Amino acid sequence: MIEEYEIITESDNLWEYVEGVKPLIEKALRENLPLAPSHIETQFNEAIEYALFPGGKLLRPVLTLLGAEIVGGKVENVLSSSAAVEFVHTSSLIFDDLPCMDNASERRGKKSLHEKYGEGLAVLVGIALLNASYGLVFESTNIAAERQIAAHKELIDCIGASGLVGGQSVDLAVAYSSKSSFSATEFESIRNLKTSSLMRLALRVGAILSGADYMQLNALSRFAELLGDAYQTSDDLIDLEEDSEQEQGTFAQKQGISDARFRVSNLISDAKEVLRNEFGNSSASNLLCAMADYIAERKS
Ligand code: GRG
Repeated sequence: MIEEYEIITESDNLWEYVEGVKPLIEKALRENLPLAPSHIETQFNEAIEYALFPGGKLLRPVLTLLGAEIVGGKVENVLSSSAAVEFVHTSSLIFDDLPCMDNASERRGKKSLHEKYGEGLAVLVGIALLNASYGLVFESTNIAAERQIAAHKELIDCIGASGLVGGQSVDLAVAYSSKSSFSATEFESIRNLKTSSLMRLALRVGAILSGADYMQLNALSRFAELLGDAYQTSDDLIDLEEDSEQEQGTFAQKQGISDARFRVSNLISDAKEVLRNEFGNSSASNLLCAMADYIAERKS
């Protein structure tokens, strides 16, 4: 098994790396899936399975593994935490799709969870995933307790009012207006807090559990914030290109496609510079820069 991890770490190609770690992440997701006792017959277990399998691109758990590797840590010690990160991400998608939020009927190429199983069960699955994530950072036996506690605090900060919840409340509030004291660019970064805080969590949890120092963590935070900001802007850009009636208030919709593209490309080059300055050209650093390039170039 150890040899298998070493082969993965050696890969310098992002998609080869993702394919290599995918079975390990999926195993961790399955092993840690919070299931209701099977003698209680509800559709809960079916619904939670539906929410996670087949899942998405698994970018955030991959960030957790790379966050560990870039500071010299081992993939196998942070697999359960990478599952925690994917649980938080999936729960945020479930909540985001609800009629009281974005009211989306599709997710990951199929019916959204509440469309398929009803709003009540969707809320319960979202809460169960969040709840499971809190404990998972304590699962690896090879990591000092103080690192696990620090990683646990990251989860709390990411989910709460200064992270996902606060970021989503910006989305629910009145969209950027010319009376705002923020520029359109500044407002976009605030609006994208929901996306960047999760990227930040993903990278930092892996790094914290692997013993990262203060400077390394600062660089990873900044890289992740820029990456998340770019990811959300490019997501809105793709939506706008597919459907010009797209939701009002996004940067792409207000400032136009070419400004949004320019913004994404600047954010990505800043992000790569932050990473290179701290970590040079290590294998994990190259893979993270390749992920940044993918975000800048993606079309779907
Ligand atoms: C309390 C967890 C919690 C959330 C409440 C609803 C909410 C606050 C936040 C929503 C955050 C959100 C859905 C942001 C959008 C992020 C985004 C761009 C998602 C798409 O990511 P991909 O493309 O998805 O990586 P896959 O399907 O590949 O995983």
